[in-house]
Amino acid sequence: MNLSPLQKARYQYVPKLPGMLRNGISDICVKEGSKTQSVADQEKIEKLFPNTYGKNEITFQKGKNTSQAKKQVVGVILSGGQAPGGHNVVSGLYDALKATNSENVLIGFKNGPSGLIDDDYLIFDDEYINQYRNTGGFDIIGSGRTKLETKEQFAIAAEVCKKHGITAIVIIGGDDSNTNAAVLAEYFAANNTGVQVIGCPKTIDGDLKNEDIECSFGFDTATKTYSELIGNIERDANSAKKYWHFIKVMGRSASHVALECALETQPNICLISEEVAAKKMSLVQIADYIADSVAARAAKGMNFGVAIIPEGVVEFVPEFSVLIHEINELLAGSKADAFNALATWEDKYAFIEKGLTKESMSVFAILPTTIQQQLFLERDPHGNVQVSLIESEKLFSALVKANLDARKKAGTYKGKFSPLHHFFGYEGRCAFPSNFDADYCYSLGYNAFMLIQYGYNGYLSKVSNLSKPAEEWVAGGMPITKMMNIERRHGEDKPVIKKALVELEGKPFKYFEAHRDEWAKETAFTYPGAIQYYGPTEVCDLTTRTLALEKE
Ligand code: FBP
Repeated sequence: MNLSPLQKARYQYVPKLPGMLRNGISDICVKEGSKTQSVADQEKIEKLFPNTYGKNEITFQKGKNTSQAKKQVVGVILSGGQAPGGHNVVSGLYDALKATNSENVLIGFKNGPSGLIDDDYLIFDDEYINQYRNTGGFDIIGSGRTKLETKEQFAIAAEVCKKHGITAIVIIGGDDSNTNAAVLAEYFAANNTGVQVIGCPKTIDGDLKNEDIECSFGFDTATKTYSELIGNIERDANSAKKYWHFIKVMGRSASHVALECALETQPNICLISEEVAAKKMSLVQIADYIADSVAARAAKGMNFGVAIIPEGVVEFVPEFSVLIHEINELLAGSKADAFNALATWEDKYAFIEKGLTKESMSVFAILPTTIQQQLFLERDPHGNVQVSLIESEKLFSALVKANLDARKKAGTYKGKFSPLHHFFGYEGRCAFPSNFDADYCYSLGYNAFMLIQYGYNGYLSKVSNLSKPAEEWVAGGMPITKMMNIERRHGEDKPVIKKALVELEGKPFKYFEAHRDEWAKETAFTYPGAIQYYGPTEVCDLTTRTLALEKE
């Protein structure tokens, strides 16, 4: 492997553990907390999880290790989108496992949950693990989006575990993967397999959080990476003074990434999908809101600016959701063939016009042609519109342009509007983890092994008090069922971990709301710069603004 100087240096970095895990394996004991209940729908969840429901929350503390001295063979799986720090979860898990007993074995199932079903694996050793310490990416074993959710899959998983003598499985994933981890844990318990399941909270989107999980790993590094890039663009905009930059940032559903980047960089505009939904904003209203900023700045001679657009925003615009629903209906089943057989876009447009309601057609009509066509070309395997592929940064800049043209005609705007477009997502998912993510992830992995060693099943590895120095972090575990409620998914009631959207009453949003009018009109940009790995702790160990404000 060719190594960059930073990669070599990062191999030497020693991640910080919570103080209570620092004295060595023989000096970690468990403090049982109170019994837990699911956040909602208690009776239904208890019925679905008779073996794993209602267990106690636990924390670790310094004291004699009283766990059973049995050989452990642990399987680990990386699930879903990459998030910086995943390699450190694996190395923390490996180090705790080997420090407990050098005979213990860590097996990595390859390319996501399907690796367990296909029995596609590798066995970790020091030499292999050492190449991945403190690095970004999930390439240590690969990741995938196969879901482990059917009884048939669970039965195969149990067989594979039996074959390898596996005592526990660690699933590193987001809300869906950890929901499935809980179901698997219940299956293993109900079938007396003796295999435990532990989850770890991952996703750059930041939407796996609740009163127990303060943040998912990867959010810190990904948002710092995007914020560096946005800050650089802001400085360019303020230097050249001739472009408006429309920047879409990842976040499939919630706007935590966009909000954090806005708090870090103070752009002129940042849309928050949750607010768009709460205020039932239309596309025209959103465009008008952005155009107000463009016009106000132009009036002061500033024909430049920066707008952040969250990836998932269009799904939160009520009229757009209805439009998507109607398009899905319009092309359901064989109707898609009739549509595809039409030769020209004009023919297709006439077909669409006939099929949509008047309201949806009026929304469709204002979209730029490229977006209109995207809605009909990019379909998922079920034939549905792939909303995540919609270039919303281009959509909004086109709508703003139309709005400004109308203002020009009316004589209320005289500026110049030259938009440029960016999408930041993949740039951040595999970055070298910040010190925070390197430390947090290593702690999650180390802690996951302590949960295994003490016999827990169906728990999420929990490290909290994260806005404080690592010495003061609190390590423990929470039954996954505590985070569950019942939601309607694909026409069925399902137990799931509740996805955390941006809270409009929460302190991060309130801070943004209190400052955004000023940011919209002035040039209040801030330039966070690159992630710092070495230097003063107040620069290198900073957590996100979101976490700092939430814990204020
Ligand atoms: P997870 O929820 O699995 O962590 O993935 C998050 C994410 O990075 C989203 O922000 C983005 O919409 C999605 O993954 C893209 O995934 P893919 O590259 O598989 O299409």
